[in-house]
Amino acid sequence: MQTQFILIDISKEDTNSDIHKLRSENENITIQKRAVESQLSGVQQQLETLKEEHANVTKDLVANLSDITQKLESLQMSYDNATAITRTLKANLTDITQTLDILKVSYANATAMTDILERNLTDITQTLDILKVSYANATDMKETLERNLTETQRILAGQMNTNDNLTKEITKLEKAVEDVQKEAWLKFKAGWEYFSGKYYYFSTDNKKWTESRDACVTMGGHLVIIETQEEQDFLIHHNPAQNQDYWIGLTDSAEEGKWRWVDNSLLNNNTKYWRGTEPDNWKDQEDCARVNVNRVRDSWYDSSCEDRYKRICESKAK
Ligand SMILES: [Ca+2]
Ligand SMILES: [Ca+2]
Ligand SMILES: [Ca+2]
Repeated sequence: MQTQFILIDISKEDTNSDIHKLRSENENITIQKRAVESQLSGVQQQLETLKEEHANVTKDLVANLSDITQKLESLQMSYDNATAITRTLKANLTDITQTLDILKVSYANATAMTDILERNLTDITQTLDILKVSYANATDMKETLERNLTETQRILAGQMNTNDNLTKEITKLEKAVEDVQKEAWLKFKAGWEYFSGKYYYFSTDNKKWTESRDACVTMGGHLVIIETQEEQDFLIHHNPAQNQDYWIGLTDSAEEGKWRWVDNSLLNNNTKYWRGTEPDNWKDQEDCARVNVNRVRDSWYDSSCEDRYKRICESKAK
């Protein structure tokens, strides 16, 4: 403004022009001002719009923020929960790990025990096998023993039968012995003597040979048949018949020189006890034999069968 007043002082003519210029400028400025105002109005509208948009955006942001905050809180809670769960899981994991360790130890122990049990089972199985064999053997032995027992019982039953039979036999034998004893007693009373399973009777009377032979038969015997040296020795040592003659059961009356015993058996060359040159068949009349009892072994003579001598009878023991 100070500048404009300076220009007016300088010249009047200029002043009018200047005024005109100024007016024009003023008009321009007014136009410009209106334009600016219009622009300002636009800007203000835009500003209002922006404010409104800002408010809307802010509102949205607040809403979003709230939402986000809620979500964040929710997430925080989830996180906390997850953390808690994780902690719990960790604790559980620790427990599980410990339990697993314990289980591992238990498993090792169980494995060791299983080994022991398997060995024990093997032992037991072997023992069982042995016991089975023992049982089988025991069963066999029992069966054998039972068979033996049955056999023994059978034998015993048989033995008892045999015993019964033996008892009967013994009774019979006792009876027989009794009979023999009775017979012996009777023979003894009748003058018979026993020697080596036979009885001998030395008579005190004298008879011819044939009469003597028959007398012996009547008494249940026969004229003695001398078959052994023992029998000969027994006869020649008989007491009290020493130095006496007795007919014996030997004769050659059927065929001269062929001496036979009364049972018709021929005289055995190994058991004949003739005295000296006997038999001499003296006067061709001697066909009967006698023994001279005098303790001399060779003591037989041939004599006449009509001579009378004592006799020796022989009888089997019944
Ligand atoms: Ca005889
Ligand atoms: Ca003769
Ligand atoms: Ca003679």
